[in-house]
Amino acid sequence: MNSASCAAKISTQPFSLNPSSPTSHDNPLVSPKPTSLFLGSTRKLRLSSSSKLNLRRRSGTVFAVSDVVKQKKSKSTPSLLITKEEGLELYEDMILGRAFEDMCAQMYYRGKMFGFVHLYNGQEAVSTGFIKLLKQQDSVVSTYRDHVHALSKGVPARAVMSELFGKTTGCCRGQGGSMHMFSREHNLLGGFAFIGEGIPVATGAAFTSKYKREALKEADCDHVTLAFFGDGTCNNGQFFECLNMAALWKLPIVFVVENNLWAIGMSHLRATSDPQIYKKGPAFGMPGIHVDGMDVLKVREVAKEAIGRARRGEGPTLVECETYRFRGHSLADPDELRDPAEKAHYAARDPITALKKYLIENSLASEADLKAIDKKIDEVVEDAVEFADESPIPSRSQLLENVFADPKGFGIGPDGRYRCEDPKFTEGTAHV
Ligand SMILES: Cc1ncc(C[n+]2csc(CCOP(=O)(O)OP(=O)(O)O)c2C)c(N)n1
Ligand SMILES: [Mg+2]
Repeated sequence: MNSASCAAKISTQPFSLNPSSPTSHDNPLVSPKPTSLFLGSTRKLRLSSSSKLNLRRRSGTVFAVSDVVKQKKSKSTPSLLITKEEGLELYEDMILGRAFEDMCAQMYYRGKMFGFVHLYNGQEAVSTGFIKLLKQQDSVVSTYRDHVHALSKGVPARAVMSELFGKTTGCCRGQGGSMHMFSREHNLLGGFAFIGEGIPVATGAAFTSKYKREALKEADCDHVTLAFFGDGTCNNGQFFECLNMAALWKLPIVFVVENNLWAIGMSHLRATSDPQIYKKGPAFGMPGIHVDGMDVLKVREVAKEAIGRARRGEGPTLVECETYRFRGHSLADPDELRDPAEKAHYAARDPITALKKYLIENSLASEADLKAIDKKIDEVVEDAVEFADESPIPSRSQLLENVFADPKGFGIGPDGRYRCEDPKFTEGTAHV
């Protein structure tokens, strides 16, 4: 079966990852009680019929479900989930992400950026819903789809755009580019081009927080780390290894899966034996939860619980956000594989349109308030482009900075000597 026909088959019935009848649970983010018969036991694991039953029951009871929001609503009607200020902050952050990415597409096609550029359109509710709850000292680890995570974490649009333009004013002085956003000041610990590569880094950051608090007795160190990654990454070994360590050591981390149903042109449903990723949390002894990733308010409620748990020292959580990317995998992808009906289904659930509707219907904002934000953000993005365009390109001497391997790979010059040994090699300015 070729991928196109497979996509068509799947997309006629957009797949919901929600379990049809989720097990009820008082608080889905409360860690399951260790019910295993085998903890600390030296007994050989023999699957007698009764132990088989126990195992089955265990995975049933530790199931964490995705109706935190429903429970909250029923307990605390008729109060709204957010205040006016929070609503406007969320809206502004999502608009910034969307407008920034749309501008990136324009600049990429005008030849202002190099290499692969992966846009985040459609997924904004995840970045905003989670990152806007963080403190400055909390850390974020991203993937190659990282511009919007950086913006939500507070890295200025100028610094992100300049990085994309490869300019010295970029957050990595132009050396990282689209897939490697990093800012020490904002505790953005990197975008990573290899999938899964960021998960151990995030786990290490979370370990650092715990070590500082418990071993170095820095009592106020309650920093939390968020690790963002995609559905396609969840079949990668680093994911499983890190879930294990995080649960074992009760690390202050939230694993945030942005399940946009596709890994380049590979459907999640075709690649994964059990597509409900959140179920893998309880398998390691941590809560797993599924949330509608197109609804920023639901994401935020789940994020609050998960971040709160981590901050209180109660350990990690796995959150699966069901979302969708509105553009191709990267700007080099003509996006011909996914079925138009599937795209239309998710386009109709645009998270920004949904938030706008909620804010207006609940009198948290007027059309005019939101238009004013749109205008302000347009100016921020325009300014970022002008700033990036006018910024200087890195000097040639920057090329060998941070290169720890033998740089002889730069080749042999016409005089037969290694180019890097030519004293002029690091002089002047690089022209691309
Ligand atoms: C270790 C590794 N293997 C393969 C790739 C090639 N690759 C690039 S993106 C991608 C798909 C990732 O999909 P997903 O995790 O769902 O993230 P999304 O692009 O949907 O955000 C793959 C396999 C890679 N970058 N790194
Ligand atoms: Mg994906």
